[in-house]
Amino acid sequence: MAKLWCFLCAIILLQVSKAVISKREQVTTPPLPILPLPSFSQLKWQERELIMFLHFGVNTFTDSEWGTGKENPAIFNPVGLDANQWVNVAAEAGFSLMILTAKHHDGFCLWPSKYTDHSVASSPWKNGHGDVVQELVHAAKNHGGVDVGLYLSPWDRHDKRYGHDLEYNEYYLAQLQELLNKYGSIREIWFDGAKGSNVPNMSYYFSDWFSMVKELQTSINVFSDAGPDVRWVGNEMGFAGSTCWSTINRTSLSIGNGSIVDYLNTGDPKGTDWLPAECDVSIRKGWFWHKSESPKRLSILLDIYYNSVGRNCVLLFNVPPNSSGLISENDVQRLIEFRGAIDKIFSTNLAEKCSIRASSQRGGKDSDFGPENVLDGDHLWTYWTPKEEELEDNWIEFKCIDELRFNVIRIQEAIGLGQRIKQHEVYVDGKKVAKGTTVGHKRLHRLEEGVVKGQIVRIKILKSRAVPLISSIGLHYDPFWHPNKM
Ligand code: FUL
Repeated sequence: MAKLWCFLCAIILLQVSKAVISKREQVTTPPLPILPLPSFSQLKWQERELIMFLHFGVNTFTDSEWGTGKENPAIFNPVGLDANQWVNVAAEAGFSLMILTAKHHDGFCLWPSKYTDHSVASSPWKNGHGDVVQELVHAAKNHGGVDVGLYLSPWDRHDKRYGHDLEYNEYYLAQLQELLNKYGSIREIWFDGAKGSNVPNMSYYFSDWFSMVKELQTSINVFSDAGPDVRWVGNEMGFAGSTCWSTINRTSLSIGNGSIVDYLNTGDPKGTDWLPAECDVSIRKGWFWHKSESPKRLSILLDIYYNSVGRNCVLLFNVPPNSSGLISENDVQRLIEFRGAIDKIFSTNLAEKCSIRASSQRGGKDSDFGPENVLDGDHLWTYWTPKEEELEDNWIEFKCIDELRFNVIRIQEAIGLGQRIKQHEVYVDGKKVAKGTTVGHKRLHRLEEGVVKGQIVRIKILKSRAVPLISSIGLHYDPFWHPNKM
């Protein structure tokens, strides 16, 4: 009898464990990624959305944009320099990375490089004992939450080695080693392709530079016209293409090549490299501080934001410290206004009050891929995705009891699994109010017709490289947007 009981128990146990295993087997897995994918550092970079650029150097004291290289270091004396002020302003305005021009085209170094005397060490500032790079690194570290990046101009109008390939590349690499060995973690390095006409011909040893950078820093992103981690957007107005892929073919790119700006601006859906675009633009007309210039209007800053961050890019926004070594008060005020405006527009998501449904759901209604994921706080790894077989005519819909009034639509893709959406449209109560191509990390539609009213908002995904993955959607009201008055 006991034996029979044992036998029955064993059978029951077997059935129960089979049921548990098969239940576990039924959990629907995420879909396959579509290559190329971002690296970990590229993803972190994309999530920053806003990066501050600081153009500072001898030009700050000579009222010029491109120094000649013949400036006397004695002119560099920012007596009130306070990098804590820079960092506090950046953090308050929502910038988590600050890129400083350690050396601009004039060749003057903001750190005491041992390979040249054309640096802060020859200036009266702090009796030649100052180091602007160090001050920024310290201030960022003390603040916490703000990282540092550096710009090291390849074109150098001061150094005599410029024009002599071997000597200058050795000099440049030596300076890279100084900057990337001495100052802790550097999150982005900017290799600017610009140089004037009629300058000595020379080849830059880019492969050596890039390898050296990657050897010295693990979390860094390398920016240049051609990457390898971040690409130039092709203009200095802060505008990405209305189609903007993070993918591109690196083999079609080269540094300082004016004929590829349109390709840089839009990227390439067939691109084999993940190389997202960065939009660089200045808060003022010039990159360096000039007494006569003042910050651009808030409405222009918002245009820039919608056309950069809102088109799948990161905005690299230049705020130049003045000759006292501080960010000018009018720039500070404008940045605070800018932050305030962004917070005001995006802190309320009207879609949260609505019920939500979709054309289909991967794995059925109990899976992890339901439409409710577009309203949670995770904009990367939780998403709505339809059934795999359905590549076209997928939609997600919000239905609200109260009438909605909004003029901005935000759509975000789960780019950790690749950029996919090629064409989409937005309908309110059956009427088309917006259409577009790519989405990527973030697509913002600021409605041309102004505020729309309605109860049912449907976003249709018409074409996609693979099944779409939507991580977030927002319906917002922008009180600063008055298209009819323009
Ligand atoms: C350009 C430079 O020539 C400008 O002076 C500035 O640094 C801008 C960001 O890049 O290529």
